[in-house]
Amino acid sequence: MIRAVRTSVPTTRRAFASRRLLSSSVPRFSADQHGHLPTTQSPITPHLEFFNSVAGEGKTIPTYRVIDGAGNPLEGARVPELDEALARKMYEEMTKLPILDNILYNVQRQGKIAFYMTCYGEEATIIGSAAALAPDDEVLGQYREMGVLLWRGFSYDSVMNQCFGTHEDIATKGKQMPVHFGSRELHFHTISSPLATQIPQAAGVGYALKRDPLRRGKNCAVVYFGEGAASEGDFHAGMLLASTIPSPTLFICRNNGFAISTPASEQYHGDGIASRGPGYGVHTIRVDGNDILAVYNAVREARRRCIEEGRAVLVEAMTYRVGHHSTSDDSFAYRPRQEVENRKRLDNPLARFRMFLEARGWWSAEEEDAFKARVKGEVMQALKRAEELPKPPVEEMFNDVYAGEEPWNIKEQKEELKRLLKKYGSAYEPWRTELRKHKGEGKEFV
Ligand SMILES: Cc1ncc(C[n+]2csc(CCOP(=O)(O)OP(=O)(O)O)c2C)c(N)n1
Ligand SMILES: [Mg+2]
Repeated sequence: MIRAVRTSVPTTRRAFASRRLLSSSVPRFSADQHGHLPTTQSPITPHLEFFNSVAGEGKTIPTYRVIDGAGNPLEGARVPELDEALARKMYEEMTKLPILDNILYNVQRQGKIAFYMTCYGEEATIIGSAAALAPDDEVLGQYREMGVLLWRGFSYDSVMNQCFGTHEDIATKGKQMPVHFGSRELHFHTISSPLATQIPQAAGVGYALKRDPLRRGKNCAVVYFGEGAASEGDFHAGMLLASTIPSPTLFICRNNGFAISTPASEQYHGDGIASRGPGYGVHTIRVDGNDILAVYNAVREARRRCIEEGRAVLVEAMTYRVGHHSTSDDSFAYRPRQEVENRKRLDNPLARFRMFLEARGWWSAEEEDAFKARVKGEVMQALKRAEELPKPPVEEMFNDVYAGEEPWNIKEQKEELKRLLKKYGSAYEPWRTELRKHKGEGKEFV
């Protein structure tokens, strides 16, 4: 029918009719007007231009810094208003980390614990951010953030109990690998081994805080992750969730240059992790992660925006993983030893902040020696104590694996273990030795 009408109209009249149709149905806009595209407010341009830089004109995102390599404030930088007590506490907490790391790394080498991960080189990122948070902000860590717990008062005994899996290990009860800390009391969610799972969880925690009238506008969720973990889909899911269902979620990326043996340069082709923030409409900053004052300023401001606007913020802290990835890794198989030595010497976060303190008369070589000796003594004492403590009762391994009613598979495994314990528990030496390590020696279980 329509076709019959069209073919019957002469060509010139057809062209005239279609022009009239267009001019009557499409409003006229000049090139700079916008609003007529249904899915964007983007201005209209006649220029065919591609872009690949959030900083504009192919520039990379700058790195915010407050003190230079010698601890001197940069011209124009705002030094945070720290009093001597807070500045000293920050330095002391930083100094504790390599002491604990040295001792626990060697303890693992002696075969006393199964595994360990150090945070050498990342002390400023961890303590600077911890100091900028409220003590009851909810933290979801990756695994190198023991310093956040220490900042909040986690004791050396608690560190040792978790790493040794003693019966005093409250959060994980010997069921997690070492360094998978958790503390309900200190608002630190237990670490998970699968990378990046904490990122969308944090967006959920942020949303829960927003819905809680007692904590809305008061607390945020803080999630730490490595640049490697940011290659997981969970990173994008977490960012999208926190930006589209707005929640006070503070994303802190520790960009330490490596994901085990994969250098950061192979994790992304774009401008680091920071370039992804604006894509999600998230306030973003890149900061020198070896400058504790820059990290402190950046995270304080990020937290303020998070809480006041109820929206996500992303901080990318640029640092360097000085240690091996874990006790299961030998990093000299994939990076030159000299590179590590150079980084340690040229950009040491502890040395930088110490020079800042010493210039103000807030720290001295004598205090450094005395402090290190005291911490070392206290850590060794906690270590000896944990070595002597029994592991949790045998039955504990089945508790809290699932919430709610005990499922069939746990029941079945329990029965299996009971049967084996009856058969070998006292007759077979390796079993006797193992059972002696547990509180109750498995007797209550059988
Ligand atoms: C889903 C998943 N894939 C792989 C691993 C193995 N793994 C553990 S840590 C790690 C590297 C993570 O690197 P990054 O996020 O940069 O953190 P960093 O170790 O540098 O602090 C990998 C691949 C894992 N634990 N989970
Ligand atoms: Mg990394």
